[in-house]
Amino acid sequence: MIKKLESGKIHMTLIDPATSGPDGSAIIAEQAEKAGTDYILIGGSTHLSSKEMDEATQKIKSRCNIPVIIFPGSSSMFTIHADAIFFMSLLNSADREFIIDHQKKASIIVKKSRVESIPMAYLVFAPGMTVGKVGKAMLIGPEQYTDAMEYAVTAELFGMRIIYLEAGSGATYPISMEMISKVKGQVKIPIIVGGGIRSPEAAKNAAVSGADIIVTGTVAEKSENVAATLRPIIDSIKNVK
Ligand code: 1GP
Repeated sequence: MIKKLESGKIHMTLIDPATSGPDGSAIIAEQAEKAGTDYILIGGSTHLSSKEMDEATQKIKSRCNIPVIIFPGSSSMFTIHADAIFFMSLLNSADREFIIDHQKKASIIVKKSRVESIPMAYLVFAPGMTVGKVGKAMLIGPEQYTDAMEYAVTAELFGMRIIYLEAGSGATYPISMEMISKVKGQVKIPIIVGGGIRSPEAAKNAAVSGADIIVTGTVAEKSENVAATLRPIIDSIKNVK
């Protein structure tokens, strides 16, 4: 992924099997790959068992060839069929469960598996949506630049490899360009931005501001023609240097 970033911005398609079901997830993944997405993220904040994760991931893998990364909402959301997992900590949660306890519970299983673990800081911004509530996030507001920058630098000092700036799936507004560029200015590690990105313009704004990776989820889940919906969004970030 780091190598891939040297040649340009990355697009990831988030698929939540709790919303789309295993077969629906596989169809979205196939269409997203056709549209040029680079990775599939599987997961979300609704709890899924490892059996459900196994089934959805296997179905996705049978229909597309790009890597599948687990985006877990709890310790059970792991499957050996994925290529990698964002081993993530919700740094601005008020509940230690989302900062360290789920991770501790899953740690040995993840380490013993062949699934690559990518240490990631996860920061949830307003409006936060479901993940803000479920993860008991102390939401970072639109003007709280210093807090965001401090969290980001903390993540880098901890040795985390990537930082995810999240507005929440289905957010009414995405994270502002100013917020992204301020955070980006503080760290060398890649920044992922997601939540509320539904148009090529919004995706491009995030990329221009310094997002290295753009995630979209809802826009594909709600689309009748996933490839046609995603293609202009993906194209809009691929030309940004
Ligand atoms: C949520 O950032 C992702 O975790 C994607 O958000 O569903 O709003 O695209 P959307």
